[in-house]
Amino acid sequence: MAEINIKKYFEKKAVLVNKALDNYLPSEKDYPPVIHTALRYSVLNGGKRFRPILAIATAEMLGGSVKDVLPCACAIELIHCYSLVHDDLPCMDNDDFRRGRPTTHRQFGEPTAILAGNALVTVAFEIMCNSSSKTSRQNGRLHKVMVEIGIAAGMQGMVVGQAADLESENKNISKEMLAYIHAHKTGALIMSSVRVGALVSHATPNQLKRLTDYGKKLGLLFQITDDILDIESTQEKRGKKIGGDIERGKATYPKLHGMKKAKQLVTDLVKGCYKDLKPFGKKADTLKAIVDYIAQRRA
Ligand code: GRG
Repeated sequence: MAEINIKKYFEKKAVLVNKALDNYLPSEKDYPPVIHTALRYSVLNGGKRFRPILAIATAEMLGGSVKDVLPCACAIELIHCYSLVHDDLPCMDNDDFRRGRPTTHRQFGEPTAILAGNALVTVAFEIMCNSSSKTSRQNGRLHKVMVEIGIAAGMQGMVVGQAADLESENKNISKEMLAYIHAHKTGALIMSSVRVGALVSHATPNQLKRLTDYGKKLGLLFQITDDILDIESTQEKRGKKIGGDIERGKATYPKLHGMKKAKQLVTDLVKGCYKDLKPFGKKADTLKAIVDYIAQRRA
């Protein structure tokens, strides 16, 4: 196990990310106030900031600067927030609570929640475009990062994963289909967070390959622990309803593989992540601690 106070690390980096998000988002006083208020409500509400922190930790490991990765890390978080706002809508998962308070459509109505989700995606790409420095333009780094995020959020990632997930509700799906859904719906953006940290920090092709493998496993680990927590945690700890997967007839790892096998997979994925990080030596201690943090999380 990595000897890093990962809770403290997350707390410290979350302050940085929250401050940047606060600065990036338009003021609630802008016209018309309701959409601006809804946007800020959907973002500045106590998320763990797992994805941006993952991008930052990867960049730091490779000697990159937080300043360079922060705009892209925040863009990833905004896209994640959009996915939650839309996923909570009555036409999707129909959830009333998110991050411990009413979901955006519950607070502002469906039309505003849809618009807020749309705006979060466009603002994310606007932030990345505006972050372009002369050097990043010259070496095409920012272009690569933006393509990476577009792919992960869209038709090779989150959107197709969500579509397959909706399509599979109340059906007996195969373990392969479940793996497809998890890898695309949740895994793609997590893997991309690692890759974005690496791309911004000039990773070599070999390093990028290792980190891509790590990110892929971490994404699956995140989703399997999410499936387990949907059964074993509490609404108080998670800030949202528990048992929603079963209620909606969703296939999950505990449902298809059994709880014992699901927990065994968590252990195997932790070992796999550690193996991927081996060539980075001690520099990878934070990324290793993040693996432990996800495997052991209770919320
Ligand atoms: C609407 C295109 C579209 C996609 C939605 C991500 C997603 C796809 C739906 C969310 C459904 C869900 C709860 C999946 C489980 C994994 C997950 C994304 C959990 C929430 O992420 P956390 O735990 O949340 O990082 P916080 O609130 O800490 O940011």
